[in-house]
Amino acid sequence: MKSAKAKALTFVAAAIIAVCAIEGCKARKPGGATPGGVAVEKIKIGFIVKQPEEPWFQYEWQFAEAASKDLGFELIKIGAGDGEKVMAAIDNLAANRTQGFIICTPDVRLGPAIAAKAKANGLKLLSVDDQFVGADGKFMTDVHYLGISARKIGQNVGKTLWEEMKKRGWKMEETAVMMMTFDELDTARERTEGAFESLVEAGFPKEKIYKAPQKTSDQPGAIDAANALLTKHPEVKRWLVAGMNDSAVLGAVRALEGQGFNAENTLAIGINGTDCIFEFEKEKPTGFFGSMLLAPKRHGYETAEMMFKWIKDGTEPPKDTRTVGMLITRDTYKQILAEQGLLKDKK
Ligand code: FCA
Repeated sequence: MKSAKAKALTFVAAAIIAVCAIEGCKARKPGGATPGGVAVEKIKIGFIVKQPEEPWFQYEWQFAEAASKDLGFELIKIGAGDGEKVMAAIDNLAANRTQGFIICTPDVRLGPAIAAKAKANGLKLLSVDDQFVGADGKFMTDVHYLGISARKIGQNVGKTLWEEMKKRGWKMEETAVMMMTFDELDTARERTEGAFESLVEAGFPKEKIYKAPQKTSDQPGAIDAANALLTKHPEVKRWLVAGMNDSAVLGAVRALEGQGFNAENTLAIGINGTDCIFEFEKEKPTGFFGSMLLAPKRHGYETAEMMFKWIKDGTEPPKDTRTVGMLITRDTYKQILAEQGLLKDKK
C-alpha cells in the first residue's frame, strides 16, 4: 500500500500532467491538429446583433451559421439591444474562450468601449452594418468593417420613386415626399440624404420633401414619426415614401393606411428587401411598392468567413468592404430572392 505521502505525490504529478495538457492546447493555434492527430480547441466566433427581431439580422445569423457548418467553427449568436447587454455579451464570449466576434452595435458611439473590451480580452473584432464612431465623432476606420454603399443605395431609391411617379402620371402639385429619417445613425442618414439628392436632382421640389424623424429605428418608431408628419400635411393627396430600411418605410405605409391612403396614392420603397416579403405576399398590393434588396449573405457568411480565416491563418480582412442593393417589387421578388438563396421555403 502507498503511504499518504506517496499518494499525495502521485496526485500532484497527475495534476501537473493534466494542466500541461490543457496549457499545451492553449498555446497551439486554434482549429488545427497536433502532429499526432489529437484534435485541438475548435474555433469559436461570436455574432452580436442590435435587433434580433428584424428579419435582416435573422438572415445574417442564418448565413453565418451556414459558414460555421461549411468551415467547421462554432457560432455563438447574441442579441444585444443596449450598451450594457453588449458589454455583458463580450464578457460572455471571452469566458467561453471565443477568439473573435462580429457585431452590429445598438449604438455606434459604443465603438471605443467595444474596441477596448475586445482588445483587453484578446478578441478579434469585425463590425458589420453600422460603423463605429469615435469620441471625436469620426468613423473608427481602424476597426474592420463591412457595410452597405448607403448613399448610392439611397440615391437609387430616390431615382426609382421619381421614375415610378412619372409612370403613374401623378401631378407634382398633389404629391409630397415623406422622408423617414434616423439621423443619429450615419448609415441611415446617408441613405435618406441619397434619396433626397436624387429626387431633387430629378426635379422634385425640395420644399415638398418632408422629414419624419424617428425616435427609434423600428416600425413603431416609424409609425409615430409618420403620424406626427401626417397631421401637419392634410393637403397632400399622394405620398412618396423613403427611409433607412423596410421597417421605417413599412411603418409609414401603416400610418398612411390609418389615414385612408392605399396603393393608389402611396408609393413607398424600402431598403433591406428581407423585412418586406410578407408585404409582397399579401393578396392585394399595398403602398409598399418595392425595396432595395441588400446582400445578407455577404453580411453574414462573408463576415464569418473573414473572421474564421483571420483567427485560423492570420489573414487580416479588408478594413472596409461595401455591398450593393437591387430593386425588388411584388412582381420580381420571388425570382430575385430565389436567385439570391433567400427564399426561406426554398432552402
Ligand atoms: C442597419 C439597419 C438594418 C440594415 C443594415 C444593413 O443596421 O438597421 O436594418 O439595413 O443597416
